[in-house]
Amino acid sequence: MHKKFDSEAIEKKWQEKWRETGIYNVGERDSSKEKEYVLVEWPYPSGNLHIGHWYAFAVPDIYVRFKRMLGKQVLYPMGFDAFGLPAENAAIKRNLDPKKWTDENMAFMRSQFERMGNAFSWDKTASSTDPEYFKWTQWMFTKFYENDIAYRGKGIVNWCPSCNTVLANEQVLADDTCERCGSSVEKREMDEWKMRITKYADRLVDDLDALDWPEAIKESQRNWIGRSKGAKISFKQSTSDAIEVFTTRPDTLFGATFLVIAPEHPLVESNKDGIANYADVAAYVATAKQKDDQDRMDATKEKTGVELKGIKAVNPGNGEEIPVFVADYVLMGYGTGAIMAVPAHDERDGEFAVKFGMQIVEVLKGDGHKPYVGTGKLINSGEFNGMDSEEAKEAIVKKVSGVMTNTYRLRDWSIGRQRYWGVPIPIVYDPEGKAHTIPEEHLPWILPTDVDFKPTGEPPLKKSQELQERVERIFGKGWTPDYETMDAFVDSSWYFLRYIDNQNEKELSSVKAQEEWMSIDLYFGGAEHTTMHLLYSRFWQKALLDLGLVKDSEPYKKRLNRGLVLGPDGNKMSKSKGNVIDPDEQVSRVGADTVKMYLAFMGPYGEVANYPWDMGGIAGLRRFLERVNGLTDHIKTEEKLEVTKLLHKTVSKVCGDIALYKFNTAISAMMIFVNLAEKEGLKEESLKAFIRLLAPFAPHLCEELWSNLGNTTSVHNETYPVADADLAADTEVTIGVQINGKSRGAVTVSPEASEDEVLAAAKLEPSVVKYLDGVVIDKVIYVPGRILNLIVKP
Ligand code: ANZ
Repeated sequence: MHKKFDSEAIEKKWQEKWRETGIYNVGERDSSKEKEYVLVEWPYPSGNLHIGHWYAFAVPDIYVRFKRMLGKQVLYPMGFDAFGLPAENAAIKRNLDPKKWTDENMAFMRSQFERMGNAFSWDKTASSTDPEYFKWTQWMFTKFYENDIAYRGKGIVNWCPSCNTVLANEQVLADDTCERCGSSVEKREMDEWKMRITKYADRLVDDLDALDWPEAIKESQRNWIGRSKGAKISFKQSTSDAIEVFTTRPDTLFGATFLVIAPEHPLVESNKDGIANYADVAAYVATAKQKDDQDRMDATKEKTGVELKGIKAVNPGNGEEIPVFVADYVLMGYGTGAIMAVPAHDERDGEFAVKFGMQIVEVLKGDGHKPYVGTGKLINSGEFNGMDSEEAKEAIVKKVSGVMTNTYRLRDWSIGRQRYWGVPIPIVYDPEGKAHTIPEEHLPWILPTDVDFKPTGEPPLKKSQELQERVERIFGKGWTPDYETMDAFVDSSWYFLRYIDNQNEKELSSVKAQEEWMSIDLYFGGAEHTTMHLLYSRFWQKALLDLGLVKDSEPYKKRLNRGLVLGPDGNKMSKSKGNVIDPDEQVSRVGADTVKMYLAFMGPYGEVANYPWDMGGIAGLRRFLERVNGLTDHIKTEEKLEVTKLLHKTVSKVCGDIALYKFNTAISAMMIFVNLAEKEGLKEESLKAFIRLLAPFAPHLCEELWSNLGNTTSVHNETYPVADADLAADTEVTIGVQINGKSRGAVTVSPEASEDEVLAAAKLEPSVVKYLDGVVIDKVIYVPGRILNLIVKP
């Protein structure tokens, strides 16, 4: 029976002690040490930590503590992304003050974080709802506005007709319904606040190359930005201005037998009088505008469209007159919102041409597949016949005075929200309706509290008398405020800059603090942020760089996306499935160290895999820590060489594994060591080394054991053990022996053994020998240190 392991008492005792001494506060930058800035995405204060939070924050803490013990000055900050819709919903539903609700949640979650026992640098915390924080969010917005990075322009928004409000994309469910009330979401064209992220598209793509990020994450960002090389070509048109198309295949110009414009294309309105069938066109446009882009691009849907009767365009390649259609498979937000249709070489154009009886002209020979989308020698292309299609691209663009250009899938980032619980847009309008930024002396521009949250279609801020009075008092009679607030992704685009200088009253983050701490050495986070937060914040950093406010062009040197913890039934945890594991309940049952180690043991971290929760597994980790707790009973004055050697091997393995985020195999190695130490006993000195080795994984228990061994200082301020290379080296290796490719046994030899020595050992191995009877060894294949394969014949 082991010594009692009272994890609850141990954890409570050390958490209090750590709080009192502030041991994990990072303090001033200590230039005698190397810095390491480890970041994890800050949570939304929903009011309760779930197991996903534990997986996100407790497992990286192993890495953080390991680096601390290697002598680095590690910054591991935590804060709250505290603006957002749930607080406003709680306010509507329960008649609460969103601020009070949020503040209470943050306080409670801080206490839950304390029970996790992480080495957080709480002296560097920040919260997006703190006026001292959002003052700077607003200040940057005003700078962006003055530099034409932030602007107000027309955009298509999601509108819930029953809640009477604009919804964020994240609030629209996959079937285009409102997450709050289930009604069908409509598209509406409205003025909205946006960030000119598209201006940064090239830099956002090109700068990815130098980042030490998993290739899959970089590739997702590249695809999201969707840079496409092509050309813009103008087609003269009978009634008014030319139609400019974007094409990636200008080489196929001679095969363009009609044009297609998007339903939202301005030509529809500007040519109202020239379009003979305007009523039909207008009806088509109205239905098309209600479909979302996903639907419109769906290749399996039958093509629809209407010809613009009375309008003809001219193909600038061959001078032929061609018809113009409006069709919803062409999107307004991409390229120029107009295409030249080449039915012989483009799938969608081909389908459309067949349905509407359009001419199909081949300009490339092809391989028999229709449409042929490859390259080759041009035909039916006048003076370009016989030319290679790649070469023809530029030649044709030149002949028709087009321009080679890039186009992008990325759109400008919509940041304005007609809701309450967010950062107010720091803009006021003069009596003529002209926008002005709110000067710095009036920032933070705080949220008014005299508002009714019930959604009516008007932004809640519009109902505040206080806000209107404030504006008139400061700016004059007839001035009005902007009524929108910023999306929470704005708040999280720069939080890492505030952490490092969170007390600064004069700047958002000083250059000195940035020189000391930036850039971020390692950023752990969720895969869902790949093309949102990670892209927005990279853009934000570049925009700040252009204004001279930061020193790096990229914030994150290294990024890792983690996987998901599933319920015991293998499904995503959800209240409706009844498969939610409550971390507080688990901590009360087995202790924080066990929960943390169990999560780390599930599989390699930093790979996007899913792991189901296993009650048996967590019990196994608890038993392991109970045995560690009992190791003091196995202390001896002398220990076997075998124990010393395994200790050094374990140290070497654990260090290597942590550096690769394979906390799971590091734990297995420590389990093997504990088995031997229990059986054979170990010296106090070895136990001390083992406690230091385990400390990042089980910080509370190791602190207790360290103190029980008579130490008066914290184990977390000790150095990490270092393996003696000689002691850690393998003295024996096991080599598999195969005969004609079949596994027949194994031999144990020294790692330096030669082929002859291994062969000699194999000939003495009984399980092998019986297969060598009466045969001749024809060939010996030896893979050093691993396999010996003997090819034999009768
Ligand atoms: C003529 C052509 C001939 C095209 C051909 C393709 C093949 P990516 O690669 O995705 O950038 N396109 C251009 N703008 C569009 C829009 N707003 N909505 C829908 N489709 C649009 O695709 C570029 C190609 O998609 C362009 O090249 C254009 O069709 C179409 F044999 O032009 B192509």
